[in-house]
Amino acid sequence: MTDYLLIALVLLGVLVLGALGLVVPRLRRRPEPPLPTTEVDTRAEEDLAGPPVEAAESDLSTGVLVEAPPVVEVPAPVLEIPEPTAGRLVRLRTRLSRSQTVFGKGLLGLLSREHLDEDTWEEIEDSLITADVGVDATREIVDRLRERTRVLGTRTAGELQVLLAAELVNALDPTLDRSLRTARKDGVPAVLMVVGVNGAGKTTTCGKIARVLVADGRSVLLGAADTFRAAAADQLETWGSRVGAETVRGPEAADPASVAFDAVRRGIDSGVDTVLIDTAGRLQNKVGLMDELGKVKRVVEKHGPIDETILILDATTGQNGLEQARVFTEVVNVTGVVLTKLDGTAKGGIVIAVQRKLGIPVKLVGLGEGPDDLAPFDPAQFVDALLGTEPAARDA
Ligand SMILES: Nc1nc2c(ncn2[C@@H]2O[C@H](COP(=O)(O)OP(=O)(O)OP(=O)(O)O)[C@@H](O)[C@H]2O)c(=O)[nH]1
Ligand SMILES: [Mg+2]
Repeated sequence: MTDYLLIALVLLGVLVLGALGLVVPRLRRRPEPPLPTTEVDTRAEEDLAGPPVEAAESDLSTGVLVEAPPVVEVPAPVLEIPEPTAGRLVRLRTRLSRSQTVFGKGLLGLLSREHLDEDTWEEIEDSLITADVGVDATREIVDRLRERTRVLGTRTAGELQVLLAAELVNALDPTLDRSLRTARKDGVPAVLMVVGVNGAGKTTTCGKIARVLVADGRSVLLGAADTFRAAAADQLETWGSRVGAETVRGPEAADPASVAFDAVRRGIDSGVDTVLIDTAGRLQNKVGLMDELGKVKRVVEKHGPIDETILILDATTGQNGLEQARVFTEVVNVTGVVLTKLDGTAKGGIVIAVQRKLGIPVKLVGLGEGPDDLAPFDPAQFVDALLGTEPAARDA
């Protein structure tokens, strides 16, 4: 009996312990109520930490490798550094002499003749006229050369060559001021306007001048007042963006005067040194278009006077260019001429004719399509290139 009692007690003890073993762990496992702040904190951390790790694992589990998106590096705009302007005419001398050698060699050949008779002097005249020097200027040059030869009793070809070079330089009036007014004054930018007939090289020259100015440490703004074609503004903008110059443009067929006005205002607001305004090509005999050009000038000058009005003349058009030039100077006050495409003509003498007819200095010359193929015009260097002579020969 005691045995049964003992067994019953043991069983009871086992039952009690078993019941306790089931209940206590349950009580321990009961989750504690989450603190509201914890939830917020966790979410914030998740946001900061990016996607949860499990997401990446599940991607891997599909067997498809998900690569991180490639880092696209936005290239910083590469601005070009234009060539320095000093010595450009000397560097581009070969461009000029390539097309001028016939002229230079022909003239020097004539001067080397044993006897400088009437026929020879006439041939010298002819070759100057053929090179577009112009009849009046040629007569003057040859008369002075004959006179000096007579007075000095000069005979050798070398001496004659030096005298001819001196007369050509003299005909180019080396005393003229050929500097471009491009510096700010009275707290406002200098304003330059570029004019000329179709295809003369206006836009290209605007771009080249912008490069020269940037190379000299100036800030430049371009105004695309050629609103006939959208491509004209694009062409100018391309030149500008290469050297970091802003271009102001209007909608296609906008009033060119208003675009030019806006460009100058923007230039004043942004504090640039120089505003360059490119205009549409126009034939000098189209009255309406010439009136439009006059209007562009008047409207721009509401901001203040234009500092330079540059006439772009294509050297290959020869004497025709003189008539164009005359009409343009009547409509806008041309202050300087840029003679383009001198690399493509054997008629470099047009420089003399242009200056003589207009009384306006040739300030720059274009010697190629390259971005830095624009040089300040220097009469002595030009004549040396024209005759194919070394500077030393003239200076001797
Ligand atoms: N060889 C040579 N080509 C030049 C020179 N200057 C300009 N050109 C070329 O002449 C062509 C016409 O140049 P543009 O600057 O577009 O002429 P544009 O006067 O603005 O023409 P429009 O706006 O249509 O009236 C282009 O092919 C230029 O590259 C130069 O000095 N030498
Ligand atoms: Mg143009």
